[in-house]
Amino acid sequence: MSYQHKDIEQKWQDFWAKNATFKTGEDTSKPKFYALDMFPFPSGQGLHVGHPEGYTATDIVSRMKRSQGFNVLHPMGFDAFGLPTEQYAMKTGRFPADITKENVANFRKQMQTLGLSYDWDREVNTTDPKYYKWTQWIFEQLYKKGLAYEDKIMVNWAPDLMGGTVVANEEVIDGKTERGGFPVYRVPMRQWVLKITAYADRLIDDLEGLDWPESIKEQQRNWIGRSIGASVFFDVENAQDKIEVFTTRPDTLFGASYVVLSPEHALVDQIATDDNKDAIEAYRKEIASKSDLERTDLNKDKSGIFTGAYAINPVNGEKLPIWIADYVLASYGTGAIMAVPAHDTRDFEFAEKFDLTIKPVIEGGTNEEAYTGDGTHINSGFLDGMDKATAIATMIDWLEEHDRGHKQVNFRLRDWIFSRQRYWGEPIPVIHWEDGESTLVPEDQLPLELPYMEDIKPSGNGESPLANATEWLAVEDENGRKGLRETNTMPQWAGSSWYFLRYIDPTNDDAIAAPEKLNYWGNVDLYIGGQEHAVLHLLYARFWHKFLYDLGVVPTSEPFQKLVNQGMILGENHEKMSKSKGNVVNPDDIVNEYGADTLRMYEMFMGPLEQSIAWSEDGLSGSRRWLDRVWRMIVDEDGHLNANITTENDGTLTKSYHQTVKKVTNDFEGLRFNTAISQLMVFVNDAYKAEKLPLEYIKGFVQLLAPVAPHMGEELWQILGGTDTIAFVAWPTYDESQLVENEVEVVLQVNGKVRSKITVAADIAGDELEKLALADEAIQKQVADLTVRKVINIKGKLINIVAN
Ligand code: ANZ
Repeated sequence: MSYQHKDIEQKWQDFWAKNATFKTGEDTSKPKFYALDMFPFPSGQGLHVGHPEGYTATDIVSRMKRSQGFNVLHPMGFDAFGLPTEQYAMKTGRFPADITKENVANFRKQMQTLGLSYDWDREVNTTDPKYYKWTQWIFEQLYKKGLAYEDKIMVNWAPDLMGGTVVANEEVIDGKTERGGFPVYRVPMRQWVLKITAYADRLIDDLEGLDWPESIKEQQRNWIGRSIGASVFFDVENAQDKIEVFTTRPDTLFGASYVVLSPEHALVDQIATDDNKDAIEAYRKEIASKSDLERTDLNKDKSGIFTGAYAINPVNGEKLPIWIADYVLASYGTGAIMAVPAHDTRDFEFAEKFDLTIKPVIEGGTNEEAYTGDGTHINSGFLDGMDKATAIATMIDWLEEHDRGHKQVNFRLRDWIFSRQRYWGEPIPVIHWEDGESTLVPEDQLPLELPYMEDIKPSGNGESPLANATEWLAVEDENGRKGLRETNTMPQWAGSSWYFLRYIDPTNDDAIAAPEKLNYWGNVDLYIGGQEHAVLHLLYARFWHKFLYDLGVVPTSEPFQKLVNQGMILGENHEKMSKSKGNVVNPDDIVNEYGADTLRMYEMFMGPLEQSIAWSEDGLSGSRRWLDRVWRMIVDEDGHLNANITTENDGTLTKSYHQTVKKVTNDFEGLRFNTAISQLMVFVNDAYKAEKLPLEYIKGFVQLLAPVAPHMGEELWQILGGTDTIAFVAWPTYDESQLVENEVEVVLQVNGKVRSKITVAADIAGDELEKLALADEAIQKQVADLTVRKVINIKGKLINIVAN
């Protein structure tokens, strides 16, 4: 009987569901292992072939760990709030919750056909009020600790994105929205903001102990952008005001030749002389629409205006002209800089253009460009002769002593803009009262549910659709005080910032999860997902986790101990799969035609997990042919065990088997699935050459195969005599002594020339080997007329006979 994937896969999926095979409890007698996938957004398109890649990887590890005696938490859920569903709802006039329900059902069904060993009883859905009750609860704790606040701030307003919405800094790429590429404008708006900056230092420092790809850590460090320098205070001539600048190079203070304020700086109007005011106003208008990125672009032509006022260099009393220029951002540091054109590239270009003084204070530069390297300080009074590090420290001491400045750490990270003018998100549980007070919705009234609305279109003036939910909106307290609910909702990232905790205790109504369960499961041992989450999700989740740790809710200060990014599966033409290119492969079709086991095996075999690789139909059918070959190795025409599988063991396969167990085990552990599968192939080739197949080796082989091809694994296990699932059968072990080479080939030389080779036992004694070498026929011929002077024995490799 040939390999019938459809029957087999259906049979075992039913078995696992009926027997709740993968239901997980808190078995404290076993060590725990928490394997997590990045849960998907349930779009209308269903699963993409990229999804099963990461899911299969964690599934293989989960299955191996179960057999190794671990209690494995391997859950799945849905990150279901968000724009695409809202967009689709608006287009079709349907309700987002209904659409979500359908999409989730479809995703779940697709995942079940892939044979992923999830504990479905732990499924979470971020749009379920029982779930978002806790998202709102976390928001309330942040609010109580002063880490959630309202502010009128400059936001990224994307008017063309679905009738207008605000997006986070993290969601803006090159001045456009990450989703859809719509233009983004900076406008002031009332927003909810989370104080992620309070955690900036810890978010950088704690990366150290994590087993994450260095590139992701580096992206987070850059995003947070810690920069250590100094604040320096400049007096303004004929004025009371002081200008505070932030600089990473206080050592260059003697080389400052002008000061620049950002055009939006509060002091500009006060200090600018009357004859410059019109020009300044015009300049401000001109740059209003530019993004920060454009303004600070190194390649951009510099622009600016002189204010007419002068600052005094605190270290030498020099008079420095004060300019405004768009390359100085209002939102970074203090919005003001001291310009040192000899040692800063932007300042250099600006000084060249406006003919300002360029004064070198470090040796080593030319007149052609700014010298930004290290070197001996010159023209710098008490810093002369020092290198950069010493000069920085010395200048900071001087500034602090003379009350002219101090050491200062700055971060590029801004607080997290946390409100969206959308319907399909978690309501922010705040009430604004008529007397101006704002209060939280009391915890015992959570969840604050989204009201059902016929029409969820935004008004276009920046207000959320919830502003039209009149009945829901109006509240009155016991004293008759009237209030309105907050109408903004949370951003898509809220629900995914803590979902991994909810899997631990998904139905708990009294807490995020019971403390003893949180203690038992600890942090995630293995987290696999796409690279696109390098900063957004992974930074937000770390922030919330640290906050919950500080509250004493979770026992670990970091959520994800080990992180791996799977590569992308590209189209056959090596381009990204997309509808418009018509190169999207639907996993359902593959499962149908080839089987889930083939899909899993193919995606694991196509290359290293982290690499992006093009889809190949040939590779896919190759994987299927190999599974057919495995089947035929074990099962005969009648569906019984092949006759050459016996309880005898003649030793032929011993080495190959032990090597296979070792390599596959280590490779699964190290997530090197492609090389693990190669080794399984080597074993099958060896097995086809052997006359008899020892039952114990075939059983072990099936166990090694089962994590990759679990349906076939179960079926073969049954044919081999197993009476229950293979899922918990103890993982095969190997014997290191069976792996050593027991024979070696030794090269025989006479006077350094190779004359022969002999094969001997690896542990042969030295004098024994020399005897054999001298007895060799070819050697005998060579030394017949000579006298042997010396025998050099390089153990296990070479014998050189010196004779003359
Ligand atoms: C003087 C100086 C001399 C600087 C020199 C650099 C080199 P990071 O590392 O990014 O923190 N800067 C400060 N605030 C700014 C703002 N709001 N907009 C644009 N530029 C700003 O860079 C800090 C440096 O960027 C600061 O150090 C300042 O220029 C500039 F040889 O001060 B420096």
